[in-house]
Amino acid sequence: MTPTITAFERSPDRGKGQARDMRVRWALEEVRQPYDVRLLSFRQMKEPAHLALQPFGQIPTYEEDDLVLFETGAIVLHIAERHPGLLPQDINARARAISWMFCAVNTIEAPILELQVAKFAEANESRAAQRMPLVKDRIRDRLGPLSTRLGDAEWLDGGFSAGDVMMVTVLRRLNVSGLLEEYPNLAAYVARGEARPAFKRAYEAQFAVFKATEDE
Ligand code: GTB
Repeated sequence: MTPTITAFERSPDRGKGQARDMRVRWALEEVRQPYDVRLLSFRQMKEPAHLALQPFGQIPTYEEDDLVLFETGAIVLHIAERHPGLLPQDINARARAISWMFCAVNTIEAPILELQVAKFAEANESRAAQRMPLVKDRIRDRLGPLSTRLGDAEWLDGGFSAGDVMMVTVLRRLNVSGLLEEYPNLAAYVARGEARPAFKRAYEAQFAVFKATEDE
C-alpha cells in the first residue's frame, strides 16, 4: 500500500521546508517510494481522529497498511530499513548511521529548538533578549564539535545515509540565524544535502502545498 503522511495544510514557514514532514518526504524521495499526503488544519490536528495517530496532535504521521508511526526519527528509520539506499549493509556502519540520526534529534535539535522558543514564544519578554546569547552559545557548543568531526568529509560517516537526512534537516532550522555560516563546512554540508535531487523533489512537493493555499 502507498504510505500516507500528514502535513500542515498551512505551514507557518510559508513553504520553506522547515516543518518536519520535510525529512520524511526527503527520505521517501531518496528511496523512490511514492506517498500520499493528508493535509491537516491546526484544528484537525487536535481532533480525536488525528490524536489516535499522534498522541500530541502533531504532524507528521506515517500510515502504511496497518502500521501507524509518529516521531520523524522513527519514521525515517522505518523507511531506511524497508528500502535500500539510506542505511549501509555493514552492521557496524549501519549502527553508526543510526547514532547520527539520534544525535541529530537529541544532541543537535534540542538546543536549536530553544532558539525558536526564545525567538517566538518569548519574543516580547525582556528575559528572552537576555537569554539569546546563552542559547546561541549552547548551539555553538554543539556545532563546533560537529564541524570538527565532519571535517572535509562529504557526509557524516562514509556514504550518504538516513543520518544525513536527519542532520541536514535539523541544521536547516538555523538558516536565518547566521549561526551556520560560522562553520563553513557545515554550511557546505547542508548545501550538499539541499542539492540532492530527492531533496529538491521533496522541497517542491511541500512548496506546492503552500502555493496552492497562498491566495486563499
Ligand atoms: N518530535 C516530533 C517529531 O519529530 O515528529 C515533533 C513533531 C512536531 O514538532 N511537529 C510540529 C507540530 O505539529 C510541526 S514541525 N506542531 C504543532 C503542535 O505541536 O501543535 C515543527 C515546525 C513548525 C513550524 C516551523 N516553521 O514554521 O518554520 C518549523 C518547524
